[in-house]
Amino acid sequence: MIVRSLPEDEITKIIVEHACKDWIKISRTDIIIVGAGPSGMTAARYLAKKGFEVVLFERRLSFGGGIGGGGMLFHKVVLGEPADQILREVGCKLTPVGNGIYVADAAEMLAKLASGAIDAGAKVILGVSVDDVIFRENPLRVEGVSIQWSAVQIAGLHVDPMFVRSRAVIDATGHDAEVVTVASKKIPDVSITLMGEKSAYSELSEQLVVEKTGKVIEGLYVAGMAVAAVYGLPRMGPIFGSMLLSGRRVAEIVEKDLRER
Ligand code: 48F
Repeated sequence: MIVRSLPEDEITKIIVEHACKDWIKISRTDIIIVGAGPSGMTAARYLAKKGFEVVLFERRLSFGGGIGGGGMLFHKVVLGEPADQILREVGCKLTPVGNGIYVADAAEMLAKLASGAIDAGAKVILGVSVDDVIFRENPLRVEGVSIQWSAVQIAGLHVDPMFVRSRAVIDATGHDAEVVTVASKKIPDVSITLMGEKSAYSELSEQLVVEKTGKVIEGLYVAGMAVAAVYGLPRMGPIFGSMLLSGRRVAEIVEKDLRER
């Protein structure tokens, strides 16, 4: 067997050339999603399936956000109907445990949500953190994000970020709602008050997170646990139905808004 290879400089050239081609496309896109947790990956899949250009930035070098840890590192997650439909669409196996509730394997769920988003056409960039937004006035709106290599942030180096423009930004960053938080502090005259997530009340929170998913200000949307942080909703622990349904709902809302514009 002959294993084909090539000189080191050729490897470098291929990587840089192809990455730069991608980045030129990424610099202006339809939709930016921040965070590759369950809500972000679900939103990415539905929006890419609808034909939008979707870029998903994830701070870590891995997918899944809180999925991989299951419940206290037990490798299972629980979810209720109708969120099971979303996992069935990506081929994730589910075990019914009664009353419309299912259990899924954490590793399988995160792998299939990720490949579902990528197969639908979403571009996922790992190791990049969003640290700010781009805004415009008259009318006030968010028009993209500021990005930095997570490694630069971790090293504490003083390196200017770069910017990516988009028609919509979805904050799917989880418990800290990082994008809405920075927008609330740094866009002049914006009136967003983050209420902060409350203690656990799973059944109530599963319902409310989906209901409150949507637009925060023009151009900026919130999904997943970030919804609880913005609107002061209770946490729910390792039950994931609302995360998936929130991802699907934000995709429907963004699609409608972009088609009407
Ligand atoms: O936290 P996370 O899984 O968000 P989610 O989709 O789901 C929450 C559940 O996992 C669980 C729960 C409900 O059952 O309580 O916690 O709301 O995923 C958020 C992802 O966003 C990334 C982070 O690394 C994680 O993978 N992230 C957070 N802030 C940034 C970011 C940022 N500023 N830039 C890029 N990625």
